[in-house]
Formats: sequence, structure tokens, C-alpha cells
Amino acid sequence: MKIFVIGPAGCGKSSFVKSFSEYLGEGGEDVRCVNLDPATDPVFKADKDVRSFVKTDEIMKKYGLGINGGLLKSMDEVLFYVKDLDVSGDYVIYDTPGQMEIFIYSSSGRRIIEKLSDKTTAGLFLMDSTLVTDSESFLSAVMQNVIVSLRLSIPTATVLTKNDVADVDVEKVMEEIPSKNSVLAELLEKTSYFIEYTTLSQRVVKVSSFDETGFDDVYSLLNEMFCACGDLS
Ligand SMILES: Nc1nc2c(ncn2[C@@H]2O[C@H](COP(=O)(O)OP(=O)(O)OP(=O)(O)O)[C@@H](O)[C@H]2O)c(=O)[nH]1
Ligand SMILES: [Mg+2]
Repeated sequence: MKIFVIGPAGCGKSSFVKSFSEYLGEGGEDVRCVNLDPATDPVFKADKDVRSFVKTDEIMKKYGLGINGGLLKSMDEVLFYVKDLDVSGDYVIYDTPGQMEIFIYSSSGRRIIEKLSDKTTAGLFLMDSTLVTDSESFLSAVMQNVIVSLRLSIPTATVLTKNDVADVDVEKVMEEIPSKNSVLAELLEKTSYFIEYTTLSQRVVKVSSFDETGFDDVYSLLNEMFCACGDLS
């Protein structure tokens, strides 16, 4: 299974890759990790590291680009090395950069994932729990996951990180929606219906990479994604 860990800057992707891969390894699973972030050295034991081929700091200097343009250009270059980044294992976990443009707008991010994917590829869309404690932010996060899933054509699940510092009460957040009376209350309510009628994005798990909270849930969810018997609701 290929697992792409995606999410906004600083949401906890690299920490999750480190802790979750250790958790899988301790459980006897055959797990490999790949760093797909050309801007940052991996904090986990990387079986393949994109920075062996492309380094964003060097790209920025070479082309006179800033950090955002440098990262986008780096991903264009990474396309030439995709074969070198492929690795086999029962669970192959890819850490990715936090710049969402790469997956939502640019063609390189999409093509890199397409080339590395197989029939059992999934995305985990990570969001920092401290930022999604109200219904507007929570629904926006889940919708971003839907967009990433559509754009990359892979099933993705929403994972709320840093549960040790903020525990999002998903049920309460959803229950509050009908009582909102902002000008966009209707949009909010219809968005919640939309989410209710989609399957994968609806299932939200909460994790902490510091104390491994929720890792059993992520493990079950990943396996349910490729099992016809899975109940994702
Ligand atoms: N409390 C808490 N902090 C966390 C957790 N996971 C990550 N962090 C902290 O959040 C910050 C960002 O973590 P990273 O793992 O680097 O996040 P990232 O998404 O890889 O960041 P970028 O690659 O820069 O987009 C660091 O200070 C981490 O220590 C967690 O489970 N709990
Ligand atoms: Mg990172």
C-alpha cells in the first residue's frame, strides 16, 4: 500500500510519518518511508530521499527564485527522478511538502503521485486540530481534503493531528451547524449535507504523533479503504 501524507505547512506530516512508520514497524509490518519534500531533510529513517536528487535551496539559488517558486520548480525537477523514488514494501509512506499548490494547482505534484501510485494508493490529508475547532474551519478542512482527493484521483481520509493539544469534538462541531445564522449559514449547511453523502472524506480520525493516539484507527482505516467489507462511515 502506498500512503501519501499530505497537508498544509506545519500540520505535522513529517512527525506523523516518523511515528506512524515506527508504530507499523513495531507491529511487525514491512514499512518503508520516502521523503518527497525537497526543501527539508527527513526526520524519519528515509529509504529514499528526494533530496539526494533535488534540493530546493539549490534550485532557489540557481533560478533566482523565492521559497514558493523554488518549491514548485523543485517539484518540476523531481519528475525526472520519480523512478529513483519508487520502493516496494507492504506499507510505503511518502512525506510531502506543505505547500498545497503542488497538489491542488501544479501539474508536477499530480504527475509525481500518478507515477508512484499503484492500485492500493491512499492519501492521508492531515489538518492541525488547533485550527479546526469551529464548524466553518472544520468543514473547510474536509472540503480541502475532497479537492485533493479529486485532483489526485486517490481516496483520501482526513486526519486531525496534535490531538494531545486540541481534541476536536467532531459531533459537536457538526451539530452546531443548523444554529449558525451568519450570511453563509445556508452554504455551511449544504456543505455538511454534501460531506454526509460522500464516504471517504466523512470518516475523520484524530491522532497525536507524540503519544501515538489514534494510530490503531488510521491503521484500520487504511485497510478498510481497500477492503470491500469496510465501513467508512
Ligand atoms: N503537540 C504536538 N505537536 C506536534 C505533533 N506533530 C507535530 N507537532 C509539531 O508541529 C510542528 C510541525 O511538525 P512537522 O511534522 O514538521 O509538520 P509538517 O507538516 O511536516 O511541516 P512542513 O513540512 O513544514 O509542512 C513541530 O513543532 C512538531 O513538533 C503532535 O502530534 N502533537
Ligand atoms: Mg514536513
